[in-house]
Amino acid sequence: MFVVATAGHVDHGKSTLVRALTGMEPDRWAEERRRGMTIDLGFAWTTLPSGGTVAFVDVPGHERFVPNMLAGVGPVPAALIVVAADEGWMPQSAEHLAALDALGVAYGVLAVTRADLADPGPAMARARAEIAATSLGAVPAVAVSGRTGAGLPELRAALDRLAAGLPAPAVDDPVRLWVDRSFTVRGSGTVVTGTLGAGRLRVGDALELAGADEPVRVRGLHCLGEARTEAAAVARVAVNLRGTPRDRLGRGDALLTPGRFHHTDLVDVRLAGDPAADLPATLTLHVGSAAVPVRVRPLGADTVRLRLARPLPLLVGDRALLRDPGRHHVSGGVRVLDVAPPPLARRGAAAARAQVLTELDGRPDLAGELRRRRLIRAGALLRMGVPVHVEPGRHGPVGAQPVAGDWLADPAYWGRLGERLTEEVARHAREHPLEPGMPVDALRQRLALPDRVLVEALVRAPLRIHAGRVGAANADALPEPVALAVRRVRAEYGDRPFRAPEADRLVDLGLGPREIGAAVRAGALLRLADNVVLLPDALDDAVRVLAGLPQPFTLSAARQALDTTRRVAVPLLELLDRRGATRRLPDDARIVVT
Ligand SMILES: Nc1nc2c(ncn2[C@@H]2O[C@H](COP(=O)(O)OP(=O)(O)OP(=O)(O)O)[C@@H](O)[C@H]2O)c(=O)[nH]1
Ligand SMILES: [Mg+2]
Repeated sequence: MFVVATAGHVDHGKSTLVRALTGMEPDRWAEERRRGMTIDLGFAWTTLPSGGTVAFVDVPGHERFVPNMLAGVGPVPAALIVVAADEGWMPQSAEHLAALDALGVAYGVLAVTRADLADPGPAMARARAEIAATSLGAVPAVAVSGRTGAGLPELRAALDRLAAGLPAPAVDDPVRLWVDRSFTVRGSGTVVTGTLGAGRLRVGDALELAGADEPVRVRGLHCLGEARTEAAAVARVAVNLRGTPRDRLGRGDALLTPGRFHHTDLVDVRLAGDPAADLPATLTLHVGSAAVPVRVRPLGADTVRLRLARPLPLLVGDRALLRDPGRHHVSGGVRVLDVAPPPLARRGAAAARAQVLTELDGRPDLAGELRRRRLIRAGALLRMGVPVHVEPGRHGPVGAQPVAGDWLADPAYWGRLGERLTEEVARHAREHPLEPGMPVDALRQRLALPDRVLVEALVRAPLRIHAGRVGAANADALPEPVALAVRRVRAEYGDRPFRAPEADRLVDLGLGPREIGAAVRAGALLRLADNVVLLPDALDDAVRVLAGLPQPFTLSAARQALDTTRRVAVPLLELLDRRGATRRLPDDARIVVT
């Protein structure tokens, strides 16, 4: 199937032509038929001589309904431009063409209709010249009459050729279905329709809907009035959603492949063509079937930042258009350069940003994104529309292979980070010689990294991670003076393991709080309380001794059995309680837990 949107001035015969081609009525509303005027989008389809199917999105021509027109053409990459032979080129002919141009529509056919009323020659010549100057370029042109049927076979053949020349749809891309209608079907619930431009939909699929907490489920699918279990792009689809209230969604919403789109309310864009210097500060952004008010902040000569009134699932490279609703005027097309741009807080940031944007053209560029963002998750890039092909589980140093988890890094930046990590660890070791390395989280903060797996990935020999710290591989070797002091303690107290050195003896040995901390972390001493330390094997020995006592035993009995003082016995028993080796009974006696 291929999908074509009509375009052209009010009353030039768009709906009549669609009706003549398809035998279907594109004007769905009674009011439209009463007024003889299209108000909202209409849908009709037919089989072409080749056997292929063409679906039309028929748009209104009246200037009041341009927003509806834009919702129809937004997701459709081909146009049937209709100009009446007897009226010729008119304001909405021009506005519709400007819209197609702004959106970058490159495929089209010109039909000069009402050719039974006037010589189609002049209208055709003018229209061809106007169209040739746009993204559509030279298009085939056919004179037709919706009334007499003259020219219809030629138009059908031209549509067939147009279809044959369209690029193959990206059926494996994620789905972003811009909703153009939503309604309720009795017994089925909510149904939305749209033009599926890429990807495929299946009954049972889960889809993401902006603002909804839970994915929505595809309960049923229709293409051109027929039930399907699957629909692949390009297609007009009607999607029946399970359990989604009708008022939850409408035109301008998008149904998405879950997790594949970044919703953004801030984008940097390039203005297409010759941008007007005096772009109004507020405009409406039209993209897909959505129309969202935006605030415009000029950056460079042809780049601006747009603040959207509500977030949209936009991708790098998306085409959109800006329109001034007050002046009924298409201000121009834009191409999305960045869907997650940096804030412009510092002085001079806007000028610097403008300079960066001169390098961007809306084509996804992995190396460039990494250079600018330095560090980003592959998934985040993918959601911005920058394809990343990572091999799961394979971690490489830099570039397209993640450095850790799904983090990608700019090679130069990653190299600098590695150097800075080494420097920070060395500095920490100088400033804290008794600590066995720098805590991973302190390093993470110091290097301003968002995830500790990145710190871990940066650690290289001779550094290593041990017990949550990064240090030299021999970092738990105690500094020599401390090691000497510990050896002395061992020599003096080895045969009376529950006698702790008195405070002044510790001072004599050179064991201040920091040295004791280092020895405790290294497992060379056991700290019971401030200035109360034992050799580390004392705990197991104590349990053995206490287990030999009649149970339960008192503090005093324990103190005597261990041959020690209350200064040691009290915190030692409390430590054993905490470790579950002993249990304190209500009368303060204890038992050894076996
Ligand atoms: N004689 C003649 N009249 C036509 C032809 N095509 C359309 N008309 C008449 O022109 C009027 C407008 O036709 P529509 O098809 O409604 O025009 P439209 O472009 O769809 O108008 P909007 O949707 O409101 O923009 C109707 O009265 C049609 O009968 C044609 O080829 N020949
Ligand atoms: Mg119409």
